[in-house]
Formats: sequence, C-alpha cells, structure tokens
Amino acid sequence: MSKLLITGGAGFIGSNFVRHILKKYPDYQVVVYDKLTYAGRLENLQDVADNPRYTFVRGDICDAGLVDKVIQKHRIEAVINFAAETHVDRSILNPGSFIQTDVYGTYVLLEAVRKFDLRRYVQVGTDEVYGSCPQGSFSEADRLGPSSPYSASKAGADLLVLSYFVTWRLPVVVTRSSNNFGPFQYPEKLIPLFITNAINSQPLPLYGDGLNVRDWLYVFDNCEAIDLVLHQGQAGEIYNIGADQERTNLEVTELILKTLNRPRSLIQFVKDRPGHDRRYSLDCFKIRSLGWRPQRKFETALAETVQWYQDNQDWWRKIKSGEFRLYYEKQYGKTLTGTAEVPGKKY
Ligand code: NAD
Ligand code: TDX
Repeated sequence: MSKLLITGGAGFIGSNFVRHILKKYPDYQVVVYDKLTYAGRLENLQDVADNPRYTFVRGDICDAGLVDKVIQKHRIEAVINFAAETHVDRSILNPGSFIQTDVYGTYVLLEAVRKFDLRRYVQVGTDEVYGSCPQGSFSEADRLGPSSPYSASKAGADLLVLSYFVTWRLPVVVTRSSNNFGPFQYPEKLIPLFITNAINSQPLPLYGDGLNVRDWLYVFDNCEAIDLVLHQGQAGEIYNIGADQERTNLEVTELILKTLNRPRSLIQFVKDRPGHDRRYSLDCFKIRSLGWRPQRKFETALAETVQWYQDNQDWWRKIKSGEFRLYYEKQYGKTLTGTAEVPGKKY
C-alpha cells in the first residue's frame, strides 16, 4: 500500500500529513487532490513541491469522473480523506457547502473505493460528532449528538462510511480527533486567530464566558495516529484521537497573551456562538491499545506554534488581508456588502 490519494491535502492537517508520509516512507507516492477552497493553499505544500513522489491535482471530491480518473491514472491503493468544509462559524452562516462536500463528497469517494477495490479508506473525522460532553468522556460506542451543521454533516459522513463496511465490507476506518493546532492552520480557528491578532495587538474575540473546554491535540500527534490507523486499524472501526489536554478557551487565550507578552486587555468577550458545545472529551483507549500516545505537551507545543506564526508572517498576513469580511461579520454581527473596507481596521 504505497500509493496514496490524500484528499484535502492542501489544508491544515492534510498538508502536515503529506509531509509526515513523504518523510517517513521513502517508497510511498502521494497524490494530493484538493479543490483549493479558501482554506486550501498550495503554499502549504511548497516545501514538497519538487519531490518526485508528490503530485498535486486540483479537483473537487464531488466530481466523480475526475476522482475515478485520478485513481486509475496513479494506480491509487488507499484514500485518506481530509477534504471538508471545517469551520463551525461558517457552517452557521452557510450550511449548504458543508452538506455538499462533507456528505456528498464522502459518498463519491466511497463509490470510487468500491469500484476500484482499493485496499483502504480512512475518513478523517471529529470529536464534534458526539456533541457536548457534560461529564466523563465519549467512547466510540457512544451515540452521536451533533450541534452544528458542520458536525452534523461530519456525523452523516461517518455513518455513510461505516455503512459501506456493513454492506460491502469496504476496508474503511474512521478517526475522530479532538481540536488540532500547529503550523499552517488557517487563521479563523481559535489558536491561530488569537496568535495573529495578538501579534497585531488586535482584540481577541472570546465567545460567551470563555469557559468552553476543548482537548488540544498537536497536529503532528494526529498525523502519527492517522498513519497508525491507515496501516493497522481494523476495517469497520472508529478510533477516537485525543490528547487528554483539556483547557478552557480563556486558559488558552491567557497563555497566548503571556507567550507574546501582550496585555490581558486585548481580550474582548463577544456574543456566544449559537449552539456552542460546552465541552469535548474523548476516551482514547482503543487508539492507545494500538500503541499510540500523544508525544507533545500542550504548553510546549503552543509555544512552538506561536513561534511558527511569528516566523511565517508572510503566510498569514496575505490571508488576513483578504479576510476582513468574515472579521467584520464576527465583530459587528452583520454581513458586509459592496466593496467597503472596515473603517480604521487593518486586517
Ligand atoms: P482545512 O479547512 O484546513 O482544510 C480542508 C481542505 O479541504 C482544504 O485544503 C480545502 O481546499 C479542501 N477541500 C474543501 N472542500 C473540498 C472539496 N469539495 N474537494 C476537494 N477538496 C476540498 O481543514 P483541517 O483543519 O485540515 O481539517 C481536515 C479534516 O480533519 C477535516 O475533515 C476536518 O473535519 C477534520 N478535523 C479537523 C480538526 C481540527 O481541529 N482542525 C479536528 C478534527 C477533525
Ligand atoms: O473567535 C473565536 N472565539 C472563540 O471563543 C473562535 C474562532 C472560537 N472561539 C471558541 C469556540 C470554541 O469553543 O474557541 C473554541 C474553538 O473554536 P474553533 O477554533 O472554531 O474550533 P471548534 O469549533 O472547536 O472546531 C474545531 O475542532 C474540531 C475545528 O474547527 C473543527 O474542524 C474540528 O472538527
């Protein structure tokens, strides 16, 4: 199994996974298939662009004809699906593309895996499908209770994937990871948004009381877990991937400010996200039984991540300058129309 199709490989986790695979397996060929939405960027893969074992194809996972062609042309043996619309706030503003890509796109890939009798399909999923966890931790057997159009579409995709195992014994596995952070994460998600705003001395918009809890997983640890599941996961199984590093958003925010030596007065409590899950928590016994452990401590990994955003300002400044619309909607709760710029804001 040395020819991999990595869908969504130009995004945050996917691009880190591509680097991980090319480095760890010197005989593997990687084809990245990505639509290059606002979140997918070729710059994320610039350092591997000249690697003869890497090919990039621009395409939509909903385009069955192109998916089939690429699988045949490159003699693909396994698919790892990272492609998705991923930002909860965007799913609240505009759910349609989430249902299209996250559910229908997954169906298209599954049909291709079935048609060409591929050896493995990995669905990269999320802890958000379980919904909020008031106490204890969710195991893979717990019922799903998604709260947002994003998590509902991811839950739908997971169920579809598992149904292909039950019906056709397709060699599928599903991972469900907690919140990732690290290099190349688009600066709309909490950690990169707050690091880049803090570097710019701009306000950090904390939703509600700031006491929602997430379990933070360094992206490199997730890449190792996905690699393990790709090679050793059991078909038809789900694997939770968490780091056991639960922090409130306020704790994360304070640590970012402290690391960057910025004042606490930059914190701005804003209107809560509708349907905002209070806490996520995963029981990771299964993936740990395969021998995986997260290797990086949150505080050290966050410091490394802050350093990465300080060292790679060209990467995110370009993105942020085109993102003032979403910023405006977030800050002012209304849609920006026409070509007006946000007065007095350099974003
Ligand atoms: P991302 O938004 O950074 O990247 C998504 C990638 O998918 C982009 O490159 C985008 O261009 C591509 N894409 C979107 N629609 C596509 C389509 N129709 N066809 C082809 N490509 C398309 O996302 P990420 O944070 O790297 O997340 C990757 C996967 O991991 C997603 O499936 C997400 O649900 C899951 N996940 C993410 C996290 C997290 O904390 N970031 C946690 C758990 C699970
Ligand atoms: O501006 C913000 N202010 C704020 O308080 C943003 C962007 C977020 N938050 C809060 C909301 C959440 O409690 O921070 C927490 C994390 O928010 P996000 O970074 O948007 O992540 P989350 O909603 O938890 O979802 C993420 O983790 C699971 C990813 O976006 C998903 O793709 C993944 O599946």
